[in-house]
Amino acid sequence: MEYRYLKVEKKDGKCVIAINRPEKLNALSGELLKELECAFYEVCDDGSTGVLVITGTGKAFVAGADIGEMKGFGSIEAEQYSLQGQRVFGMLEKMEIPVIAAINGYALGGGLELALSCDFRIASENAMIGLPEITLGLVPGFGGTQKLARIVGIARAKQMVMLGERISAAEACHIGLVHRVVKAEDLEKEVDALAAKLLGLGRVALKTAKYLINASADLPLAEGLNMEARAFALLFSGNEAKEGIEAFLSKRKPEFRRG
Ligand code: DAK
Repeated sequence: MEYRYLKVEKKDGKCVIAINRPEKLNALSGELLKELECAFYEVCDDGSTGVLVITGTGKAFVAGADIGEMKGFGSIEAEQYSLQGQRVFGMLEKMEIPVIAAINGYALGGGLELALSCDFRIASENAMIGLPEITLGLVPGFGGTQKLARIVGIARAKQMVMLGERISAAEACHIGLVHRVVKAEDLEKEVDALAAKLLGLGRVALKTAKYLINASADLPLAEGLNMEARAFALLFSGNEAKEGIEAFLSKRKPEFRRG
């Protein structure tokens, strides 16, 4: 499909979606969110994609929801917009493949909320990260008040959401919000290396791990442990565990994705 605000590239099992509205620092308009939703459906339907990377063109990852568009909102439009963003970003959490946010610059407001919905966040050292909605008299509306605290804890989340302060990539890494910080010129290479590593692992084991970890946020421990035991058992009926164990015992590298 042709997109106005996205560049989509697929190669060797990896799909890169670059948000491409650089003149507005990739701010998320309703149209752009609709395109993201379509692109995410395309990725889900395409069995040949094993890892998804999301990034931005120009100097921003995404500088937030489109503030200009929000100007005319009443409560009904605001709620619809919030639900639209939550639905679209939620698709990344439910996606059966790993998703990497390559944070190449500003990741503010809805931009950080997009990154929070990814499984891995790699940031370039010039990235600025924050949830500044409070400075607009708002609160984050695409999941930020709920998801940030689960990643960095309630104290840090309150600091970021209630003060609206932007933090550097280095600080974001220090508090566990991003997994890694790299030089801007190395971002693509580092993300490619992570994607290649993920593509070398078993697809079923990876999707199971992602599902279990995401589910842990909503489950009592006993229920989560029970689910883990059943998922662990199920993996023994597939080829990946056979291959992984055989490869270990015969001192060779496993080949999970043959054929
Ligand atoms: N929306 C619309 N346009 C934006 C934008 C944004 N978030 N961020 C930047 N732009 C536009 C600028 O207006 C400017 O457009 P022109 O004036 O050239 O037409 C262009 O991008 C370049 O921006 P600057 O000239 O400002 O560039 P600088 O390098 O000087 O500054 C900056 C970069 C990122 C520091 C600055 O642009 C900035 O502070 N931007 C706003 C960041 C921000 O506050 N982001 C959070 C947005 S609020 C909800 C649902 C969702 C949300 C909340 C509630 N419910 C429905 C309840 C989510 C809210 C947000 O994400």
